[in-house]
Amino acid sequence: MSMLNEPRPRRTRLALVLAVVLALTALAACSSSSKSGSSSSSGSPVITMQNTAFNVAGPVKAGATVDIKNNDPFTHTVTSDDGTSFNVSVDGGKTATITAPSKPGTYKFHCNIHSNMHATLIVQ
Ligand SMILES: [Cu+2]
Repeated sequence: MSMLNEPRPRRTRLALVLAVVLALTALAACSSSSKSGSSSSSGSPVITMQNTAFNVAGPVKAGATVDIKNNDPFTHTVTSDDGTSFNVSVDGGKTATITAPSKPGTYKFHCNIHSNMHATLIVQ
């Protein structure tokens, strides 16, 4: 009886080790994939929303992809004042992109949800 029971704890320990190895592998895969994901974008976002305000990092090139990051825990929009150049909704904590207008100029924009949020995107 006792000899039959002996392999059990060993198998349990092996299963535990396997589970830990699998978890570590999953973590490693996770962190490496998020690294490659961020390297595909141009780096830090051009437009950041935080504390219900916009921060615009600098001018962008005409037609460029503009990275947007919402650091607030609620949704904002990046909506051009002219109503046609760009408009995107960004959930709290999420990122999004817009395509900069193909025509250089100064583009004012706002958030549709918070009427006090205004900023300007300069397109060169
Ligand atoms: Cu907003």
